[in-house]
Amino acid sequence: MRGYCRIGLIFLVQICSLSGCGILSRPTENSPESTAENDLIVVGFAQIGAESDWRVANTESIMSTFTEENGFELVFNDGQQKFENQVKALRNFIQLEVDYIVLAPVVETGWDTVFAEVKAANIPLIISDRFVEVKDDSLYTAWVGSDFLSEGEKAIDWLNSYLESQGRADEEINIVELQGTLGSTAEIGRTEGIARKLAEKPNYHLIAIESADFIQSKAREVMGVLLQKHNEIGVVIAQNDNMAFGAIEAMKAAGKIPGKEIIVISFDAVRAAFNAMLAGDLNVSVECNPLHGPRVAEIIRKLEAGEPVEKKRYVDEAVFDQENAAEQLPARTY
Ligand code: GYE
Repeated sequence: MRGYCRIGLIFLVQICSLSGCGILSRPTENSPESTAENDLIVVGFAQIGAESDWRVANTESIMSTFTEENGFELVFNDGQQKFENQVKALRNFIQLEVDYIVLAPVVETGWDTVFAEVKAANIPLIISDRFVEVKDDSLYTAWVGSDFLSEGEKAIDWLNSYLESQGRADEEINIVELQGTLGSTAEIGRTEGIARKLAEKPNYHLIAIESADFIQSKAREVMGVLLQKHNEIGVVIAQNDNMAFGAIEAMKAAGKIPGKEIIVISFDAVRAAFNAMLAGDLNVSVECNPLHGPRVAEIIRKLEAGEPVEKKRYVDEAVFDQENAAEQLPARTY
């Protein structure tokens, strides 16, 4: 936004917030910086929502990275889990003539038109967290996020070795899977990774698979119904920690013992998941790292310096279970 009239920006932002488009901006009209010309890099960030602990940690990482002290001005939009809101946010960012647009896309498809508009406006577009499926890869500059397929595979690898260690490797096991938001890369990749590994085990039976949108309260409801329908559930795989917490609540309400009678597997490895592992309720959480703020900032710094950036960057992730949870907990930052 260097050289752009900041008052104009703030005016637009305020109109947006009055009209309910969900745009928020850090500086206020009265803040001393708001009238001064400066060299801040203006970043429009279209966030998915606030559906999980992971998402909250991700927002916090973005907010604490894109500060004025670090040379940025952040225009933040909460898409409330809706694709249409995110498209609107991108169009607003174009109007605001931000320097960079960062998008955490709720779903993979449908972006071609609005991305073409961003490209026509000459604004570099960085995708973080979930991925997009577009016909033309030149519509975005870079992506940084997780390998969700590998996360799914790791979950079943863990189950295999756990059952082995319990002498239960050949037992017939009924599995229930709670999926995240359908059509999101996190859901697509984890579902596929899990499915590939399950296919290798004829004694594993996926008896139900349902979406609870990555949301704890939905998972509690869905799991409550599944527990009534199915007597012999041996394993629940929740595609994020919050859905595992919801499922655990439902199991307890139904008189089942999570972590013992029913093995509970999840993804993200947020702090609360470590507490659930220490309590014995959750067996394992496959890590998904939400701290993308510094990674996106690094991409922007490189682009500013005219340096090349990687088109796709996967972050390293581990697997945590009841064996190593206590030792790992103090070092967790989210
Ligand atoms: O696993 C879940 C969140 O896209 C990786 O979204 C993210 C997922 C994460 O709601 O908790």
